[in-house]
Amino acid sequence: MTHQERVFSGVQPTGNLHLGNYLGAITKFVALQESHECLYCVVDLHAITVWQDPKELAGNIREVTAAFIASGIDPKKQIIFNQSQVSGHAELAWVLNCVARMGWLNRMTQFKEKAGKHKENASVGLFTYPNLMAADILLYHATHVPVGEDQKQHLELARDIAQKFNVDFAETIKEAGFEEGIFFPQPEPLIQGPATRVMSLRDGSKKMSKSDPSEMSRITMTDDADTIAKKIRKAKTDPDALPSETDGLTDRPEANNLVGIYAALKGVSKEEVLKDHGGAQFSAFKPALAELAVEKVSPIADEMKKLLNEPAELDAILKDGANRAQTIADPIMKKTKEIVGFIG
Ligand code: AQP
Repeated sequence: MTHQERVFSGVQPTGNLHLGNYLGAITKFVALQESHECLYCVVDLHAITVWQDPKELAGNIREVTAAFIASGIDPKKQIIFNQSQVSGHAELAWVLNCVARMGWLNRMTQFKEKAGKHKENASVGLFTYPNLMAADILLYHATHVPVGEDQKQHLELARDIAQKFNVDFAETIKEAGFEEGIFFPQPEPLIQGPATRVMSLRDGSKKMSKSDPSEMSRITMTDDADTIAKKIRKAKTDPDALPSETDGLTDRPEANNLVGIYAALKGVSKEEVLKDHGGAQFSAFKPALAELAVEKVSPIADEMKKLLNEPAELDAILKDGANRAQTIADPIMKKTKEIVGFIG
């Protein structure tokens, strides 16, 4: 038995969806839907690894769903759903909790960053988050996972977990009809392009993130044109003009970030941006970037607003997507149980 190509990726409904999420992940989702079978998941089980106000969570789930659709993902052609509606994610995560090793998880830098100095007070879920992420992918035998740079380590862990499962259960995997001993294919991360790690507009050494206390650090997918322009105008920069070659962006994190954002929004390389804008001062480049960002983000924000006015329709899309996801997940979960040796 061989595995067909399938794409899976997720976004957490934790509010403040930003340009990093859009350029690092969602634009890739849109592109892949032309060539692949895709599942795009609003990962609400992941979201609750840190406290979420129950009164806001449902709204945030709908916001990510609306962002997917407004960005161009067709929910009829591809599957859009929220994770908690398909029980296999949590079920497989448990099995994988028993495959992954403590030492592997102890090396995860995101846990260290998010738990910070209060490790003892972090939820157990935050620690085992990467196992759930592995389950999300492996539950569908997904082969390709478009993500931002920050998820690279978790993807490598998912590959290790898949491999260890295949080795640990080699005998029963073969008996289940997978002659080559590969039940879980090793998922390939897709981390490409000029905006795999969009940085904060206030500090070029920090990732643009939902949880940054400064609103000015990120452009959100619901910002209006004036807000986008203001945030870009106020973005931190250095005093020099833009270089004409990418080598000149080394040690200039803010300049590198703005050029990367411009390139990704325009769908060109950083080299091409510098061909056109090399030598320009930020006083000239920032308005050009603002114009481009408004042109690309504003229509999405408008469409999101319209979609969010019809919450019942979004809920129906998620339900339909969950049913279709479940149809793929069920036989894989059933086989997993057989391979592990469970009855029923
Ligand atoms: N700054 C970024 N640049 C490029 N890609 C990014 N992603 C996140 N931030 C950037 C990618 O977006 C997808 C969904 O991310 P997530 O929902 O898992 O959120 P996250 O990584 O936890 O996002 P934040 O903004 O960094 O949240 P906090 O502040 O909570 O840590 C993923 O593919 C991710 O790589």
